[in-house]
Amino acid sequence: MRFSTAIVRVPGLSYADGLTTSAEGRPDIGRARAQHADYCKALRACGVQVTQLPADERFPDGTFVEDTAVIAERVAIITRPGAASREGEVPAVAAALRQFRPALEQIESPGSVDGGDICQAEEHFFIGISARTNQDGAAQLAAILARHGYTASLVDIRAHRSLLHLKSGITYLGERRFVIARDAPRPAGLAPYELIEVDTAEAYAANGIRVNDFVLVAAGFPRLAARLDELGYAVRCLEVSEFRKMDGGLSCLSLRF
Ligand code: CIR
Repeated sequence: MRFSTAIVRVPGLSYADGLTTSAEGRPDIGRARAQHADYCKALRACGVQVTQLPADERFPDGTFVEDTAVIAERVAIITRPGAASREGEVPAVAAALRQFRPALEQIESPGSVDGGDICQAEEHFFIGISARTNQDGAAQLAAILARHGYTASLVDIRAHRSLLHLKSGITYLGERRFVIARDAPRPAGLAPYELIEVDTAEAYAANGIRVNDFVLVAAGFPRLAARLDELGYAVRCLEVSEFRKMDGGLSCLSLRF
């Protein structure tokens, strides 16, 4: 799938007050903003036009826009994020998205879905059931996707405490290949795909993004970068230390379509 557009949101001054389980320390907002600017620059270099939303200080996790929507070629869905503190992030993203995709579908209460749990591989969606995405939300999402001709299957990641979201441990690269952390759950239905396994020491790097002719991966994980390079991918490594401190990664920082 080729992307022409991305929506991002600049980290606000309240960024460090967001949700996290990480023991990596408090993020530095200046550094986070610099890393965010580099991320936007990398997206542009991949051929994507970047729409940048202003920060809203009421929502410290607002920079992780991926969780607020699921966007495919034939349908765009506004989610209902699983953390109560994040629900208010949705209207601004929905308004921006409507400029591009006027007909938005929506996940309704009591369902909850975080976009980080949704991994699209061509016409199929793997939907993680997590502390954020519940069964009801997953069922609503699968039904919406089915109406638009996509298939979906559920992957329960609740026993995998180190994974906030399904995509914290898995990335669809295209070409029927996944990058997957060695300790991440193996969803049913992976048999037709080639798996590029990431060893435990580099597990964080399993969250990356394929953007057109490039694969963006977190800096500091040389074995995965070398393997992707060997496979012929154009790899760009980006520093995301300040997002890791808040349990975020490369995919969380944008909605791509
Ligand atoms: C949260 O806990 O909701 C944020 N601090 C991190 C969200 C990361 N999003 C993602 O992986 N899609």
